[in-house]
Amino acid sequence: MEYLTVSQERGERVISETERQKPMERPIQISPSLMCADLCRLEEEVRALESEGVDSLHFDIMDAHFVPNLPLGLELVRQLRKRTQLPFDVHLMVEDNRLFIDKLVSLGVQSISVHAESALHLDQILESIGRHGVHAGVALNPATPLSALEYVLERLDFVLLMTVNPGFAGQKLVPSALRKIADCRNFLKARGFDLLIEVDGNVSFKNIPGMVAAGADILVAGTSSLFHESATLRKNMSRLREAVERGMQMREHGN
Ligand code: S6P
Ligand code: MG
Repeated sequence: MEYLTVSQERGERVISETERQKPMERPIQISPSLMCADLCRLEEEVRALESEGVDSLHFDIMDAHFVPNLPLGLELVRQLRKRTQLPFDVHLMVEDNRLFIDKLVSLGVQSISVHAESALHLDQILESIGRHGVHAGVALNPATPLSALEYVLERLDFVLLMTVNPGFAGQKLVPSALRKIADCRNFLKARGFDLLIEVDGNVSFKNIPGMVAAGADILVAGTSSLFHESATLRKNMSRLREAVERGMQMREHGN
């Protein structure tokens, strides 16, 4: 997927080949959640992820207020930005979105999602992300209805559906997760928007086929797949790709 530099204006935005493809035909992207990596040997982990061909790196930025956790910080983003060419996909779980967006844009990240539940002036916040040539997304908690997207669709490059409650890795899928992914794909289609759907939370070997079949495009891979403690990163990645393939076959056969 092509990304723009932060200095490029929204008007000059190049539509990548992936975005041009129809929702059910485009390749599935893998975005490993860095809070699930071994943070004491992070550079090594990033090199291994690069050689496994991941599509981006997912950073969970929390403030210990919107969610009760604080795993990664801006300094980590700054230092890693100099060490890899992979696109940075930042998932903000904070109360003061503006403070973080301004800093992240200047650090050179490629995507930022903000929670609809935390952004009082959601349209304005999304406009400011897009204006800097950064891909803009809205993240929805499991209980937040899709209708929260209704009047910001024009501002969006992707939707991030939380399939667990935000804050922590290693949780169980919420019961409505697959239904919401399928509903989101239909919601977007009915309105003529081919936006990417990112899914985050217990994107496990077991859950991936159903998520892909329901219409997910970007999989945030954490402790239940890529970083599963039972095997090496390489073995987990090949299991993950098999699960994606099963999901694509289910899509084709309409289940
Ligand atoms: C959680 C965060 C996520 C997790 C990821 C963990 O609030 O947004 O990105 O890191 O969901 O994955 P798993 O497989 O441990 O649930
Ligand atoms: Mg996340």
